Amino acid sequence: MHGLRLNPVPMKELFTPRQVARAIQVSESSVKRWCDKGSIPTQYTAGGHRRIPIGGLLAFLRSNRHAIVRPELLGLPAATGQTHRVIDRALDQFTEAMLRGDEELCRQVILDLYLAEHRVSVICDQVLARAFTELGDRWACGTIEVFQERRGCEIALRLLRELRSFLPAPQVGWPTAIGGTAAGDPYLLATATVELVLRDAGWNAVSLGSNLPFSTLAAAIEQQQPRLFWLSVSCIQNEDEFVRGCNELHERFGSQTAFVLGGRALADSVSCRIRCSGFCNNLHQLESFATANATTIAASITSAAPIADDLSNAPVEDAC
Ligand code: B12
Repeated sequence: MHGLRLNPVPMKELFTPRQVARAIQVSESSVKRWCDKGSIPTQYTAGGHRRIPIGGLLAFLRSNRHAIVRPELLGLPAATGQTHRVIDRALDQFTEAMLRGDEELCRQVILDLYLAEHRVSVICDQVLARAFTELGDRWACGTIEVFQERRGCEIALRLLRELRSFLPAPQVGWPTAIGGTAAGDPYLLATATVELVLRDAGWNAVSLGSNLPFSTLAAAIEQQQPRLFWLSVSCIQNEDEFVRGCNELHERFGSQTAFVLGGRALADSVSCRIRCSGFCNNLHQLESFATANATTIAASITSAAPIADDLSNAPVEDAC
């Protein structure tokens, strides 16, 4: 059902039908039947035995609303899949757990949201980013230590990588997207969330990381020839240089590659000087845009516009 995978999951990270059956408390033959029907993505050993990657299994359990009775057998936090999480409660729990450095609870909250079929964009916009806003505010007021913020970032990065490993691997034919942050911008989390949301929307997306000079961003676009390039903008060292760098990239590659910018440092005074395909305030907007335009994006967008929630029919207008 998932077609040709570019990267099969290494055999040691796979579960047997028996392990899965015990974790979700169904018969082993049911699991095997789901494998053979293609409902659960399955890999096969050289000897023809079924092996199940956790990502595909979670996607199956998620869409079938199947409980995980013994999550620990799948390497998941003990109570995963047993609590119905609503976003606001999840946000409070996640924030407090992050401040305490309770990584297992953070992991459980995020996995529960994922299993409860919340979109990755919603998890990142409504829980992760809001938790970090709270963290930043408390840091600014001096009520938490710097190490709590740094530790929170480490936890969040590990969780995002784990969530990434659960999403279906990019398949042949998915459009390519790359992006990151420009020189002087050390913020890693936002660009990692953009990558995740685009992957969830069927893009072969790769974040290049943070602090990237425009010359190397140009080299990356030249080599990879992506259909979409994103820049996450959390701080700008020098506005004029930043605007010039963006516009030079767009001038050079904008006819083949859609340019999407987002992030807290994109004030109107900056964005109205930048030529790109669109600006997003959040990942939900990006997701609508990327889903609607997965096949036509490069051809359809050539002038700067704020990205509307439903872009598929939205006219492309001037941003300023
Ligand atoms: C973590 C953090 C850091 C870490 C980052 C570590 C890392 N490796 O990433 C480090 C330690 C580097 C750092 C440093 C500093 N920080 Co800081 N930091 C934060 C904090 C707490 C979280 C930022 C974050 O990652 N959030 C999580 C991500 C997922 O959310 P997000 O960035 O909001 O992104 C969302 C949207 O903007 C959007 N988005 C973002 N990019 C894109 C791109 C696209 C294409 C799309 C579609 C969407 C999109 O989607 C995301 C999800 O919803 C913020 C607090 C805050 N309010 O954000 C302060 C904050 C930004 N930092 C602040 C400050 C003051 C600093 C320092 C100056 C502190 C110091 N004295 O050294 C330095 C400056 C560093 C620099 N060169 O600019 C202030 C900025 C105040 C201001 N008005 O500018 C803040 C707001 C804290 C506060 N409340 O005062 N910081």
